[in-house]
Amino acid sequence: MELMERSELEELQLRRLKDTVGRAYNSVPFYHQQMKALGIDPSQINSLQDLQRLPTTRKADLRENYPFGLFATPPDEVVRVHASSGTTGKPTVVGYTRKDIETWSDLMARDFVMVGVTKQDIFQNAVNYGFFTGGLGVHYGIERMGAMAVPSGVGNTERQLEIMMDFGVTVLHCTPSYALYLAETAQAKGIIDKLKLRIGCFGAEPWSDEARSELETSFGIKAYDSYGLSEMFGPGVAFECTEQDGLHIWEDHFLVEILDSEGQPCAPGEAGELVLTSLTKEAMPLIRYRTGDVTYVLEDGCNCGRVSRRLHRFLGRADDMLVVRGINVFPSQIEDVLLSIPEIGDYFQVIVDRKRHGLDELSIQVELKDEAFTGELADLSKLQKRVEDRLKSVLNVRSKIELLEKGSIPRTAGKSKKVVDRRQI
Ligand code: DLL
Repeated sequence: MELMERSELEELQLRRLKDTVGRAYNSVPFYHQQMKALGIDPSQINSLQDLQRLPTTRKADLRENYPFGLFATPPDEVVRVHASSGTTGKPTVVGYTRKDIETWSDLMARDFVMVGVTKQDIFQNAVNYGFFTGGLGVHYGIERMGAMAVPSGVGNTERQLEIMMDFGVTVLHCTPSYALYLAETAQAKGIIDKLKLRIGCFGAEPWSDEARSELETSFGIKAYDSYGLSEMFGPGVAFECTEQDGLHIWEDHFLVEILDSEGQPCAPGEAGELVLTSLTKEAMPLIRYRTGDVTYVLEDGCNCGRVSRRLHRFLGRADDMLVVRGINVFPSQIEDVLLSIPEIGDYFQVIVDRKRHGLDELSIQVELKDEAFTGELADLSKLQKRVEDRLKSVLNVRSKIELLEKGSIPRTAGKSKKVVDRRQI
Protein backbone atom coordinates (compact mmCIF):
# COMPACT_ATOMS: atom_id res chain seq x y z
CA MET A 1 0.00 0.00 0.00
CA GLU A 2 2.87 2.34 0.76
CA LEU A 3 4.57 1.86 -2.61
CA MET A 4 1.65 1.64 -5.05
CA GLU A 5 1.62 3.86 -8.14
CA ARG A 6 -0.04 7.25 -7.71
CA SER A 7 -2.69 6.37 -10.33
CA GLU A 8 -3.53 3.14 -8.50
CA LEU A 9 -3.75 5.06 -5.22
CA GLU A 10 -6.14 7.59 -6.75
CA GLU A 11 -8.39 4.83 -8.08
CA LEU A 12 -8.52 3.33 -4.61
CA GLN A 13 -9.23 6.74 -3.07
CA LEU A 14 -12.12 7.38 -5.45
CA ARG A 15 -13.66 3.99 -4.74
CA ARG A 16 -13.39 4.58 -1.02
CA LEU A 17 -14.64 8.16 -1.29
CA LYS A 18 -17.79 7.07 -3.12
CA ASP A 19 -18.42 4.43 -0.50
CA THR A 20 -17.86 6.90 2.38
CA VAL A 21 -20.12 9.57 0.87
CA GLY A 22 -22.83 6.98 0.18
CA ARG A 23 -22.76 5.73 3.76
CA ALA A 24 -22.73 9.23 5.21
CA TYR A 25 -25.66 10.26 3.02
CA ASN A 26 -27.73 7.17 3.74
CA SER A 27 -26.96 6.69 7.43
CA VAL A 28 -26.15 10.05 9.00
CA PRO A 29 -29.07 12.51 9.04
CA PHE A 30 -26.64 15.43 9.48
CA TYR A 31 -24.86 14.65 6.20
CA HIS A 32 -28.12 13.84 4.44
CA GLN A 33 -29.46 17.29 5.27
CA GLN A 34 -26.21 19.07 4.45
CA MET A 35 -25.95 17.45 1.04
CA LYS A 36 -29.62 17.94 0.26
CA ALA A 37 -29.26 21.63 1.10
CA LEU A 38 -26.42 21.89 -1.44
CA GLY A 39 -28.43 19.91 -3.98
CA ILE A 40 -25.88 17.13 -4.18
CA ASP A 41 -26.17 13.38 -3.77
CA PRO A 42 -23.63 10.54 -3.84
CA SER A 43 -24.28 9.73 -7.52
CA GLN A 44 -22.63 13.06 -8.40
CA ILE A 45 -19.28 12.07 -6.88
CA ASN A 46 -17.41 10.72 -9.89
CA SER A 47 -13.91 12.09 -9.48
CA LEU A 48 -11.65 13.15 -6.62
CA GLN A 49 -12.20 16.78 -7.67
CA ASP A 50 -15.91 16.36 -6.90
CA LEU A 51 -14.89 16.32 -3.24
CA GLN A 52 -14.89 20.12 -3.39
CA ARG A 53 -18.63 20.12 -4.01
CA LEU A 54 -19.27 18.49 -0.63
CA PRO A 55 -19.91 20.42 2.59
CA THR A 56 -17.19 20.74 5.20
CA THR A 57 -17.57 19.43 8.76
CA ARG A 58 -16.51 21.43 11.83
CA LYS A 59 -15.77 20.39 15.39
CA ALA A 60 -18.92 22.28 16.38
CA ASP A 61 -20.95 19.81 14.25
CA LEU A 62 -19.69 16.98 16.46
CA ARG A 63 -20.69 18.92 19.57
CA GLU A 64 -24.10 19.74 18.19
CA ASN A 65 -24.69 16.06 17.49
CA TYR A 66 -23.42 14.96 20.90
CA PRO A 67 -22.95 12.18 21.79
CA PHE A 68 -23.64 9.68 18.98
CA GLY A 69 -25.47 11.74 16.35
CA LEU A 70 -22.80 11.38 13.65
CA PHE A 71 -22.50 7.60 13.93
CA ALA A 72 -23.19 5.82 10.65
CA THR A 73 -23.61 2.38 12.21
CA PRO A 74 -26.12 1.15 14.79
CA PRO A 75 -24.78 1.44 18.37
CA ASP A 76 -24.44 -2.34 18.70
CA GLU A 77 -21.73 -2.30 16.03
CA VAL A 78 -19.71 0.28 17.90
CA VAL A 79 -17.19 -1.46 20.14
CA ARG A 80 -15.43 1.59 21.59
CA VAL A 81 -15.74 5.33 22.03
CA HIS A 82 -13.13 7.98 22.75
CA ALA A 83 -13.69 11.63 23.52
CA SER A 84 -11.70 14.81 23.59
CA SER A 85 -12.52 17.70 25.80
CA GLY A 86 -12.43 21.12 24.29
CA THR A 87 -12.13 24.42 26.06
CA THR A 88 -15.87 24.99 25.90
CA GLY A 89 -19.02 22.92 26.21
CA LYS A 90 -19.47 19.19 25.78
CA PRO A 91 -16.63 16.92 24.72
CA THR A 92 -16.56 15.57 21.19
CA VAL A 93 -17.25 11.86 21.02
CA VAL A 94 -15.92 9.48 18.38
CA GLY A 95 -16.88 5.84 17.83
CA TYR A 96 -15.21 2.75 16.36
CA THR A 97 -16.48 -0.53 14.92
CA ARG A 98 -14.35 -3.65 15.34
CA LYS A 99 -13.03 -3.10 11.82
CA ASP A 100 -12.17 0.54 12.68
CA ILE A 101 -10.06 -0.65 15.61
CA GLU A 102 -8.28 -3.05 13.26
CA THR A 103 -7.68 -0.39 10.61
CA TRP A 104 -6.37 2.01 13.24
CA SER A 105 -4.09 -0.62 14.80
CA ASP A 106 -2.73 -1.44 11.32
CA LEU A 107 -2.01 2.23 10.68
CA MET A 108 -0.17 2.57 13.97
CA ALA A 109 1.80 -0.59 13.29
CA ARG A 110 2.68 0.80 9.85
CA ASP A 111 4.07 3.94 11.53
CA PHE A 112 6.18 2.04 14.02
CA VAL A 113 7.59 -0.36 11.43
CA MET A 114 8.41 2.64 9.23
CA VAL A 115 10.72 4.09 11.89
CA GLY A 116 12.40 0.77 12.59
CA VAL A 117 10.52 -0.58 15.62
CA THR A 118 10.68 -4.40 15.65
CA LYS A 119 9.25 -7.30 17.64
CA GLN A 120 12.36 -7.18 19.82
CA ASP A 121 11.57 -3.69 21.09
CA ILE A 122 10.23 -2.84 24.53
CA PHE A 123 7.84 0.04 24.00
CA GLN A 124 6.75 2.34 26.83
CA ASN A 125 3.55 4.28 26.23
CA ALA A 126 3.66 7.15 28.72
CA VAL A 127 0.37 8.87 27.90
CA ASN A 128 -3.09 8.87 29.41
CA TYR A 129 -5.05 5.64 28.90
CA GLY A 130 -8.62 6.83 28.89
CA PHE A 131 -10.69 8.92 26.59
CA PHE A 132 -7.45 10.23 25.05
CA THR A 133 -6.73 8.26 21.86
CA GLY A 134 -2.95 8.27 22.42
CA GLY A 135 -3.25 5.57 25.11
CA LEU A 136 -5.24 2.68 23.67
CA GLY A 137 -4.58 3.71 20.05
CA VAL A 138 -0.81 3.45 20.36
CA HIS A 139 -1.11 0.42 22.63
CA TYR A 140 -3.07 -1.59 20.08
CA GLY A 141 -0.55 -0.61 17.39
CA ILE A 142 2.35 -1.86 19.50
CA GLU A 143 0.61 -5.18 20.09
CA ARG A 144 -0.39 -5.40 16.42
CA MET A 145 3.24 -5.23 15.31
CA GLY A 146 4.42 -7.50 18.08
CA ALA A 147 6.72 -5.34 20.22
CA MET A 148 6.34 -5.53 24.01
CA ALA A 149 3.85 -2.90 25.20
CA VAL A 150 4.61 -1.22 28.53
CA PRO A 151 1.43 0.72 29.35
CA SER A 152 2.94 3.01 31.97
CA GLY A 153 0.30 5.72 31.47
CA VAL A 154 0.94 9.16 32.91
CA GLY A 155 2.23 10.57 36.13
CA ASN A 156 4.90 9.71 38.65
CA THR A 157 7.91 10.66 36.57
CA GLU A 158 10.42 8.97 38.87
CA ARG A 159 8.58 5.68 38.51
CA GLN A 160 8.34 6.08 34.73
CA LEU A 161 12.13 6.41 34.62
CA GLU A 162 12.66 3.49 36.95
CA ILE A 163 10.53 1.29 34.69
CA MET A 164 12.39 2.58 31.65
CA MET A 165 15.68 1.62 33.22
CA ASP A 166 14.68 -1.69 34.83
CA PHE A 167 12.76 -3.02 31.81
CA GLY A 168 15.40 -1.88 29.32
CA VAL A 169 12.82 0.14 27.40
CA THR A 170 13.98 0.86 23.82
CA VAL A 171 11.07 2.91 22.40
CA LEU A 172 9.20 5.73 24.12
CA HIS A 173 5.91 7.34 23.14
CA CYS A 174 4.64 10.46 24.90
CA THR A 175 4.09 14.15 24.26
CA PRO A 176 7.29 16.00 23.33
CA SER A 177 6.93 18.31 26.33
CA TYR A 178 6.74 15.35 28.70
CA ALA A 179 9.70 13.73 26.93
CA LEU A 180 11.74 16.87 27.63
CA TYR A 181 10.74 16.69 31.26
CA LEU A 182 11.64 12.99 31.44
CA ALA A 183 15.05 13.82 29.94
CA GLU A 184 15.59 16.67 32.37
CA THR A 185 14.66 14.47 35.35
CA ALA A 186 16.78 11.55 34.13
CA GLN A 187 19.72 13.92 33.77
CA ALA A 188 19.22 15.36 37.25
CA LYS A 189 19.07 11.86 38.73
CA GLY A 190 22.22 10.89 36.82
CA ILE A 191 20.55 7.88 35.15
CA ILE A 192 20.21 9.10 31.59
CA ASP A 193 23.25 7.09 30.43
CA LYS A 194 21.77 3.91 31.88
CA LEU A 195 18.72 4.04 29.58
CA LYS A 196 18.55 1.85 26.48
CA LEU A 197 16.19 4.04 24.48
CA ARG A 198 16.81 4.15 20.73
CA ILE A 199 13.58 5.54 19.25
CA GLY A 200 11.15 8.20 20.43
CA CYS A 201 7.71 8.77 18.89
CA PHE A 202 6.33 12.11 20.02
CA GLY A 203 3.14 13.92 19.13
CA ALA A 204 -0.28 15.22 20.20
CA GLU A 205 1.04 18.81 20.33
CA PRO A 206 3.26 21.05 18.23
CA TRP A 207 7.02 20.88 18.77
CA SER A 208 10.09 22.14 16.95
CA ASP A 209 13.24 20.86 15.30
CA GLU A 210 15.21 22.35 18.18
CA ALA A 211 13.19 20.29 20.67
CA ARG A 212 13.91 17.26 18.48
CA SER A 213 17.69 17.89 18.59
CA GLU A 214 17.53 18.35 22.32
CA LEU A 215 15.66 15.05 22.80
CA GLU A 216 17.88 13.17 20.36
CA THR A 217 21.05 14.37 22.05
CA SER A 218 20.01 13.91 25.64
CA PHE A 219 18.41 10.47 25.22
CA GLY A 220 20.69 9.31 22.37
CA ILE A 221 17.66 8.46 20.21
CA LYS A 222 16.06 9.21 16.86
CA ALA A 223 12.91 11.22 17.54
CA TYR A 224 9.90 11.13 15.20
CA ASP A 225 6.89 13.38 14.89
CA SER A 226 3.49 11.71 15.12
CA TYR A 227 0.27 13.46 14.14
CA GLY A 228 -3.32 12.51 14.58
CA LEU A 229 -6.66 13.58 15.94
CA SER A 230 -9.51 11.72 17.61
CA GLU A 231 -11.89 12.55 14.77
CA MET A 232 -9.66 10.56 12.34
CA PHE A 233 -9.18 7.54 14.66
CA GLY A 234 -6.47 9.27 16.76
CA PRO A 235 -2.68 9.03 16.42
CA GLY A 236 -1.42 7.35 13.24
CA VAL A 237 -2.83 9.76 10.65
CA ALA A 238 0.60 11.08 9.63
CA PHE A 239 4.05 10.10 10.81
CA GLU A 240 7.64 10.87 9.92
CA CYS A 241 9.79 8.25 8.23
CA THR A 242 13.49 7.84 8.95
CA GLU A 243 14.26 10.72 6.56
CA GLN A 244 12.71 13.04 9.21
CA ASP A 245 11.60 15.40 6.48
CA GLY A 246 7.84 15.83 6.82
CA LEU A 247 5.07 13.49 7.96
CA HIS A 248 3.70 10.92 5.51
CA ILE A 249 -0.04 11.24 5.51
CA TRP A 250 -1.67 7.90 4.79
CA GLU A 251 -3.54 8.79 1.65
CA ASP A 252 -5.11 5.35 1.29
CA HIS A 253 -7.13 6.23 4.42
CA PHE A 254 -7.45 10.02 4.29
CA LEU A 255 -8.02 12.58 1.54
CA VAL A 256 -5.99 15.72 2.08
CA GLU A 257 -6.92 19.31 1.32
CA ILE A 258 -5.21 22.52 2.45
CA LEU A 259 -7.70 25.38 2.55
CA ASP A 260 -7.33 29.10 3.20
CA SER A 261 -9.45 31.05 5.68
CA GLU A 262 -12.15 31.50 3.02
CA GLY A 263 -12.35 27.75 2.48
CA GLN A 264 -10.61 27.91 -0.91
CA PRO A 265 -7.74 25.56 -1.86
CA CYS A 266 -4.29 27.00 -1.13
CA ALA A 267 -1.68 27.13 -3.87
CA PRO A 268 0.80 24.21 -3.77
CA GLY A 269 3.32 24.81 -0.99
CA GLU A 270 1.20 27.48 0.67
CA ALA A 271 0.29 26.95 4.33
CA GLY A 272 -3.35 26.66 5.31
CA GLU A 273 -5.79 24.58 7.30
CA LEU A 274 -5.55 20.82 6.92
CA VAL A 275 -8.93 19.41 5.91
CA LEU A 276 -9.33 15.64 5.96
CA THR A 277 -11.89 13.21 4.61
CA SER A 278 -11.85 9.74 6.10
CA LEU A 279 -11.88 6.95 3.51
CA THR A 280 -12.11 3.83 5.64
CA LYS A 281 -13.83 4.83 8.88
CA GLU A 282 -17.03 2.84 9.42
CA ALA A 283 -18.61 4.02 12.65
CA MET A 284 -18.06 7.71 12.06
CA PRO A 285 -17.09 8.74 8.53
CA LEU A 286 -16.17 12.43 8.36
CA ILE A 287 -16.30 14.45 5.17
CA ARG A 288 -13.98 17.43 4.68
CA TYR A 289 -13.28 17.73 8.38
CA ARG A 290 -11.63 21.03 9.29
CA THR A 291 -8.83 20.02 11.62
CA GLY A 292 -7.86 23.60 12.55
CA ASP A 293 -4.21 22.57 12.11
CA VAL A 294 -1.98 24.66 9.88
CA THR A 295 0.56 23.04 7.58
CA TYR A 296 1.39 22.59 3.90
CA VAL A 297 2.01 19.64 1.61
CA LEU A 298 5.58 18.85 0.58
CA GLU A 299 4.94 17.92 -3.03
CA ASP A 300 8.34 16.46 -3.92
CA GLY A 301 8.85 12.71 -3.55
CA CYS A 302 10.45 11.33 -0.40
CA ASN A 303 13.80 9.57 -0.52
CA CYS A 304 12.22 6.64 1.31
CA GLY A 305 10.13 5.88 -1.80
CA ARG A 306 6.70 5.91 -0.18
CA VAL A 307 3.94 7.24 -2.40
CA SER A 308 2.01 9.11 0.30
CA ARG A 309 2.73 12.81 0.27
CA ARG A 310 4.20 14.51 3.31
CA LEU A 311 2.93 17.29 5.50
CA HIS A 312 5.33 19.87 6.83
CA ARG A 313 5.73 19.82 10.61
CA PHE A 314 2.65 21.58 11.98
CA LEU A 315 2.95 25.35 12.21
CA GLY A 316 0.19 25.72 14.78
CA ARG A 317 -3.57 25.87 14.96
CA ALA A 318 -5.67 28.14 12.82
CA ASP A 319 -7.42 29.15 16.05
CA ASP A 320 -4.19 29.28 18.10
CA MET A 321 -2.65 31.73 15.74
CA LEU A 322 -2.25 34.89 17.74
CA VAL A 323 -2.98 38.15 16.11
CA VAL A 324 -0.84 40.59 18.06
CA ARG A 325 -1.17 44.19 16.97
CA GLY A 326 -2.47 42.91 13.68
CA ILE A 327 0.45 40.59 13.06
CA ASN A 328 -0.01 36.84 12.85
CA VAL A 329 2.16 35.04 15.36
CA PHE A 330 2.38 31.27 15.76
CA PRO A 331 3.66 29.89 19.07
CA SER A 332 5.89 27.56 17.01
CA GLN A 333 7.84 30.55 15.64
CA ILE A 334 8.52 31.71 19.18
CA GLU A 335 9.61 28.23 20.18
CA ASP A 336 12.01 28.00 17.24
CA VAL A 337 13.73 31.24 18.24
CA LEU A 338 13.91 30.43 21.95
CA LEU A 339 15.33 26.99 21.48
CA SER A 340 18.01 28.31 19.15
CA ILE A 341 19.46 30.37 22.02
CA PRO A 342 21.82 28.16 24.04
CA GLU A 343 21.18 29.77 27.42
CA ILE A 344 17.42 29.21 27.22
CA GLY A 345 15.86 26.02 28.62
CA ASP A 346 13.00 24.01 27.11
CA TYR A 347 10.01 25.60 28.81
CA PHE A 348 8.27 28.80 27.98
CA GLN A 349 4.86 30.39 28.20
CA VAL A 350 3.50 33.14 26.01
CA ILE A 351 1.17 35.65 27.62
CA VAL A 352 -0.84 38.08 25.56
CA ASP A 353 -2.56 40.90 27.31
CA ARG A 354 -4.25 44.09 26.29
CA LYS A 355 -3.40 46.88 28.67
CA ARG A 356 -2.59 50.50 28.05
CA HIS A 357 -4.65 52.22 25.36
CA GLY A 358 -5.95 48.86 24.19
CA LEU A 359 -2.56 47.87 22.78
CA ASP A 360 -1.66 44.18 22.74
CA GLU A 361 1.32 43.21 24.82
CA LEU A 362 3.23 40.04 24.19
CA SER A 363 5.28 38.80 27.08
CA ILE A 364 7.15 35.54 27.18
CA GLN A 365 8.30 33.78 30.29
CA VAL A 366 11.32 31.61 29.59
CA GLU A 367 13.37 29.38 31.81
CA LEU A 368 17.13 29.77 31.85
CA LYS A 369 19.45 26.79 31.93
CA ASP A 370 21.22 26.49 35.29
CA GLU A 371 24.62 27.04 33.70
CA ALA A 372 23.42 30.30 32.12
CA PHE A 373 23.33 32.01 35.54
CA THR A 374 26.61 33.84 35.92
CA GLY A 375 25.54 35.71 39.04
CA GLU A 376 25.90 39.00 37.14
CA LEU A 377 22.75 41.03 36.70
CA ALA A 378 24.27 42.80 33.71
CA ASP A 379 24.66 39.46 31.89
CA LEU A 380 20.98 38.70 32.44
CA SER A 381 19.81 41.98 31.02
CA LYS A 382 22.13 41.55 28.03
CA LEU A 383 20.64 38.12 27.40
CA GLN A 384 17.13 39.47 27.80
CA LYS A 385 17.86 42.13 25.18
CA ARG A 386 19.39 39.55 22.83
CA VAL A 387 16.29 37.33 23.06
CA GLU A 388 13.96 40.29 22.55
CA ASP A 389 15.87 41.44 19.47
CA ARG A 390 16.00 37.97 17.96
CA LEU A 391 12.25 37.55 18.45
CA LYS A 392 11.51 40.97 17.02
CA SER A 393 13.41 40.15 13.85
CA VAL A 394 11.43 36.94 13.33
CA LEU A 395 7.96 37.94 14.54
CA ASN A 396 7.98 41.59 13.50
CA VAL A 397 6.44 42.47 16.81
CA ARG A 398 8.08 43.49 20.09
CA SER A 399 7.81 41.21 23.08
CA LYS A 400 8.88 41.46 26.69
CA ILE A 401 11.05 38.63 27.94
CA GLU A 402 10.92 37.50 31.52
CA LEU A 403 13.79 35.24 32.52
CA LEU A 404 12.92 32.62 35.12
CA GLU A 405 14.77 29.99 37.05
CA LYS A 406 14.59 26.41 35.83
CA GLY A 407 11.48 24.67 37.17
CA SER A 408 9.31 27.82 37.40
CA ILE A 409 6.89 26.93 34.62
CA PRO A 410 4.49 24.08 35.53
CA ARG A 411 5.26 20.68 33.90
CA THR A 412 2.50 18.46 32.59
CA ALA A 413 2.37 14.89 31.35
CA GLY A 414 -0.32 15.75 28.80
CA LYS A 415 -0.46 18.55 26.30
CA SER A 416 1.33 21.63 27.58
CA LYS A 417 -0.31 25.05 27.59
CA LYS A 418 2.11 27.33 25.83
CA VAL A 419 -0.16 30.32 25.29
CA VAL A 420 -2.24 32.25 27.77
CA ASP A 421 -4.40 34.86 26.10
CA ARG A 422 -5.66 37.31 28.72
CA ARG A 423 -7.18 39.73 26.27
CA GLN A 424 -10.88 40.31 26.70
CA ILE A 425 -11.89 40.60 23.08
O1 DLL B 1 -3.73 14.27 20.15
C1 DLL B 1 -4.01 12.19 18.97
C2 DLL B 1 -2.57 11.89 19.14
C3 DLL B 1 -2.15 11.17 20.24
C4 DLL B 1 -1.64 12.29 18.20
C5 DLL B 1 -0.81 10.85 20.40
C6 DLL B 1 -0.31 11.98 18.32
C7 DLL B 1 0.11 11.26 19.44
P1 DLL B 1 -6.66 14.88 20.02
O2 DLL B 1 -6.57 14.86 21.49
O3 DLL B 1 -8.00 14.77 19.38
O4 DLL B 1 -5.83 13.71 19.41
O5 DLL B 1 -5.95 16.22 19.53
C8 DLL B 1 -5.75 16.46 18.17
O6 DLL B 1 -3.70 17.70 18.62
O7 DLL B 1 -5.78 18.57 15.87
C9 DLL B 1 -3.51 18.99 16.67
O8 DLL B 1 -3.96 20.28 16.98
C10 DLL B 1 -2.75 18.43 17.86
N1 DLL B 1 -1.66 17.54 17.41
C11 DLL B 1 -1.66 16.20 17.39
N2 DLL B 1 -0.46 15.74 16.93
C12 DLL B 1 0.31 16.83 16.64
C13 DLL B 1 1.62 17.03 16.12
C14 DLL B 1 -4.47 13.49 19.58
N3 DLL B 1 2.43 16.02 15.84
C15 DLL B 1 -4.99 17.75 17.99
N4 DLL B 1 2.03 18.30 15.91
C16 DLL B 1 -4.67 18.03 16.54
C17 DLL B 1 1.22 19.35 16.20
C18 DLL B 1 -0.47 17.98 16.93
N5 DLL B 1 -0.01 19.22 16.71
